[in-house]
Formats: sequence, C-alpha cells, structure tokens
Amino acid sequence: MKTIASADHHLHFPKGELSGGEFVRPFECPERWDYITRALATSGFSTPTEPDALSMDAVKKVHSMDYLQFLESVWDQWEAEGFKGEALPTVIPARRMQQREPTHVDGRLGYYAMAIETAITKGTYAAAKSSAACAQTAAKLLGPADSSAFALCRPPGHHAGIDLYGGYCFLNNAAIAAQTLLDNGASKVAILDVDFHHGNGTQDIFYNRNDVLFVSLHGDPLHAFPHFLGYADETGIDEGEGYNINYPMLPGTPYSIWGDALADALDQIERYLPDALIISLGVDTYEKDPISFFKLTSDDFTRYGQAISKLKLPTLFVMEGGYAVEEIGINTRNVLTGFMNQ
Ligand code: OKP
Ligand code: ZN
Repeated sequence: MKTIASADHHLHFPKGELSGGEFVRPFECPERWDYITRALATSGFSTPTEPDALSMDAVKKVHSMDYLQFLESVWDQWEAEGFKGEALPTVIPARRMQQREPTHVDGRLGYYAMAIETAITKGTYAAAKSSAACAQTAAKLLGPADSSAFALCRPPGHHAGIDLYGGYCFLNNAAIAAQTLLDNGASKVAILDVDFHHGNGTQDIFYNRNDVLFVSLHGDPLHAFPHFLGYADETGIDEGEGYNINYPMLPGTPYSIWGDALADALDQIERYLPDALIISLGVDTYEKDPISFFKLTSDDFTRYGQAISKLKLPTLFVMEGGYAVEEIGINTRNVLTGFMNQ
C-alpha cells in the first residue's frame, strides 16, 4: 500500500490549545506524523510520496466560497489588527443571535468556528491545503494498480464542515477525497469514520446527499466532543435521508462492543454497494489515548483492519486523530497491515 504524505504539515504547529481552562501544548502535534512515518518505514512500507498540487474543484464542492476566503485571509487580518498571540475566537453566534459574517477578525473567527480550542497561525492554511492534497492524490491512485492507499494527513479534517473549522480541523480531507472519486467516475462512495470523535464535518457536508454514505462510530455526544452532533437519530435529510448512520458508544467501550458496531456498519456499507470506501482513520479509540474513553488495544487495530478488508472494496485510509503519541505509529500500522494481510 502506497502512502502519500507532505512535509508541509509542520507549517501548522500552534504553541497553545485551550484545554481545561489552560493553554496546553496541542495534543495534535507534528510528532504524530513522525511516529507514523517511522512505524511504517520499519514495517516494510514504501517511502511516502509528496502529493500533487491540490485541485480546488473538489474543495469548492464541499466547502463554501466564503469559508475558503476566510481561511485564506484570517491570519493576515489578525496580524494587521496588531494581535500578538495565535488566532482564537472569543465570541460565538449563539442561539437567537445573527448568523451574519462580521467584518472584524474576532467576529469572523467566531462565525466560522465550531469549537474554540484550535489556534490558527501563519502556516495553518498552507498546512491544511497540503493535508487535503495528500487525501486527493491518494484518492486518484485508487484503480487497477492500487486497490488501497494511505493518506497521512495532518492536520486532520473530519470536524471541518461546509463552513466550519475547529477540533484541530480546517479542510475536510476525507470529504475532498470522496468528492474527487465522484468527479473521477465513481457514482457512490462510502465513508466509514472510526476516529473516536464524531465526524460532524463530514456528516454536515454530505447530510442531504445520497452519493456518499456516511457511517461513524464514536463517543456518545452526551459525554464526548463535539457534543452537539453525532446522535443515532441523525439519519440524513431530503435526498440524503437514510444515508447517514451514527453509532454513539459509552465511556469504557471495549472492542467486544465496538467490534459489533463495526460489523453492523460494514453490513450497511456492503448493502450500499459503493464503488470505493474511505476510512477516516483516527486511532484515538486506543485505551491509553489521553483525551478519549474507548478501550481498544493495539491488537484490536489489527483485527478491525482485517474486518474492513473483507468488503473487498477499493479503500482509501485518511489519517484523522490519535493522541497517545508514542503508540500512534504502531496502532496506525496495525490497521493497515491487518487490512493487507487479512
Ligand atoms: C480531533 B479528532 C477534550 C476536548 C477535546 C478537541 C478534540 C478534537 C479531536 N477535553 N478537544 O477527532 O481526533
Ligand atoms: Zn478524534
């Protein structure tokens, strides 16, 4: 399996994340990428390749133009305002307030944020575009020669909605990959999100569409970020009705329960008869993850890689979360080797 990865990920490295009322070193840090590339190198994977330049066509079909203009301009506007720190929102358009984009940078940040822990810095948009390019280039690889591929994306993408950033995400890499596959001849694509957190952004983007089936296994929003989406009764609207499936699970969930949800999810995907499968691959379901509450072991990642391979679909793995940094490489590798060696 080929890996597409970009050294430009390091352009996004904020110093602070708002967590527990303190600024802490971000959980989503550049070393995550290093640990994964090293684990793949020592397990006989071929050296990762840099992505092609990002084509904005697919990006513009999943994100709004005003949102892309915001990402492009916000850092310069923040600096021009004279602010010295990293760009963070402070005010949010809450219930019964106007949903209109203001002119001031504080208002623009709040208008486009779905969570406020995530800082924007000078290199953030460049890194986000390189991450999306990895997903897009890997999607274009899928074909007769490559039945699977791995996009080592950083920053992650699945919390980024049509016009929303946050939860460490700016551009929705998996959604951009799905749109790229559709634009290149696929008629149906399934996205299976196995990150610990609900993929609210991916759900948002495809909620009214039936050409993408979105299936997510995640911590119950009553107890877990992003808290405001990911319930089981969110099933899609209009054309998209029935094409969104959520499996929220409780604190302490072990593989014996998670694996049953996965089996059900794989049945649903099989019935959809997609042309390709995208896995939003977060390994924060791991028992030692510092911000999550599922109890998967390193061997469980191999098991579920095997289970996914049984669908025999062209499969693209897109990296999302995973914050037990020292084990992130092994756990990611285990999914991929489980898939390849079924
Ligand atoms: C990104 B991805 C916990 C707060 C959680 C944001 C988590 C973003 C996860 N105290 N903050 O889905 O792995
Ligand atoms: Zn996550």
